[in-house]
Amino acid sequence: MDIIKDLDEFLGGHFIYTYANGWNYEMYVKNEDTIDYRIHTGMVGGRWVRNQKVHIVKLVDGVFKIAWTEPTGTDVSLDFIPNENKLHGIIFFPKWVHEHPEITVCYQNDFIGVMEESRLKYETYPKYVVPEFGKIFFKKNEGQNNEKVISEAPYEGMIEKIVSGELTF
Ligand code: FER
Repeated sequence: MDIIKDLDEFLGGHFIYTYANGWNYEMYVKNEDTIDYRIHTGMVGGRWVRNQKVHIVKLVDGVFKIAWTEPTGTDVSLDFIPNENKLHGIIFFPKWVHEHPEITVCYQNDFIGVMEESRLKYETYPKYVVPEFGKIFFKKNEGQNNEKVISEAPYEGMIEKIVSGELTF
């Protein structure tokens, strides 16, 4: 991936990164208002989601914000600085996701009803806030609206296959 300045160069971006707390996340910026992602390790490792609607803006040259609210009630705000292989994320988890993370560990698209029932049934407050810097260790532009990038559940060894080029999209 070359140096990125504008939003059109950021869209289609595929990033894998490690937060300072050790959690591994994978983000595909599908188009100007949509992401697909996989969570490989951490509190909700194994969770994956396609076609999440988000807000994406360029803040200044080479710096981009992606923010959204999940069907679980979890809110996320990420600032990507891809040219420096860096991001900062804040995740605002409802109390229930922190207490029952396993409910959200699934291919969420098939369980939207379960997420909506759970967010009503369990407690929201106080929220569990996770603010972390992350290091991007894989980045590639896969083109926009590429349905192959995030098309299967995360598994042990998948990141290594993507990084080595054994798994391409
Ligand atoms: C990220 C941080 C949080 C991310 C996704 C989430 C793909 C989603 C969290 C959740 O819904 O549990 O960097 O990128």
